[in-house]
Amino acid sequence: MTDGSHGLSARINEVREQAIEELKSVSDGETLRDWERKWIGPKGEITSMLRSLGSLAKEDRPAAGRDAQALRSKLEAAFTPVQELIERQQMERRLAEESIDVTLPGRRPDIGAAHPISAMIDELIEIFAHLGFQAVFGPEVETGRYNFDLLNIPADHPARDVWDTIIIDDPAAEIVMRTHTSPMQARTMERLDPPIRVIVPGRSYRYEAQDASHEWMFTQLEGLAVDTNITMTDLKGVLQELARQLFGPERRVRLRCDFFPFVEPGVDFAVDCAICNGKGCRVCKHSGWLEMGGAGMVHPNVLRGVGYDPEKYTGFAFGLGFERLVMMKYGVDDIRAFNGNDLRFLKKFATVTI
Ligand code: FA5
Repeated sequence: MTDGSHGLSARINEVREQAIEELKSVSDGETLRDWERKWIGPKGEITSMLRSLGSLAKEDRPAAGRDAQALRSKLEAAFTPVQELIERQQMERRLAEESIDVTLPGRRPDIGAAHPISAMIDELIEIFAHLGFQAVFGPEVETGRYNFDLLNIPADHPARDVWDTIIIDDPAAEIVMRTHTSPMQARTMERLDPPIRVIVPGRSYRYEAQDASHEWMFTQLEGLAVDTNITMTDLKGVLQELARQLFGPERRVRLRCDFFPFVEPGVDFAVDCAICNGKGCRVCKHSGWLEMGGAGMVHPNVLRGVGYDPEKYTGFAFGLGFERLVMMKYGVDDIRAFNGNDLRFLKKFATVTI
């Protein structure tokens, strides 16, 4: 054994004692990590000891290497239980700090609900499905041809006026936001052959001043039936059934003469007020009737425009405003509430089943 190897074995003893001594005073994760780094880490004492083996005489190297490795194993064996103890203590401390009361009731997640207008669309699609009507949807950006011309609306009709219609392109091109759902009458008849029974729920747009019963964007429901032998009686029967399904079996429907260029004869239709039973109250403005929309027999010019023979086919059409329908049904007194984004208003409808 050479002097160099004597020096190393003394160093090994020294390291063992010092490291074990220091380990005894380790009490938390941070000092344990410092200890690990200092003694057994990749840049620690044992590693530098092993590196220094090269300076020993060749015959001394194997024994000194074994001793150094044995020391590393010993220190690692001493380190592991201390590490486990500290980790357990840390875990217990965390559990004590973060304790939760599992008996507390859970927090209910905020679940959205259908908007009252969407819920009403679904309700009406269901009602009309039972009457044999299919729901179809059409473009909200229309051409003057479908929004006006094919509906027998002449060039000087006030609805074509720039003040009523929102024109979104060069006025000459007549690209408009549809002012009603009626353009789908011609679009549907062009695509299908009679018998036709469709409803068209959808948005409509008008350049109008807003007040409690007028919006610039609102929702309509169009109805169209074309067949041989369709009469005004069929129209009244369908509207009557709609009123009863929506407002109860006692309801009656009133048709009065009105003018729309695309129907002849044309009517407005109203339902007797469900709140006062037709006697007159604040909701029906003491008239006993609530206006629902316009209707009538499809004008022969409209049938001709899509290539139908008016001698062979007849039809009825109606259009009603959704917002006012929902207002009547649930007693809402300002149409602007529907698009006002006020959750207090919308949440009132969260339980409405559809
Ligand atoms: C029409 O729009 C016709 N297309 C209805 C029709 C269809 C008649 C088929 C005959 C045959 P009117 O402009 O009256 O008609 O509108 C119908 C309904 O839409 C009104 O009764 C009303 O409930 C609703 N409405 C109209 N303008 C507005 C508005 N600015 N805000 C809210 N609702 C409106």
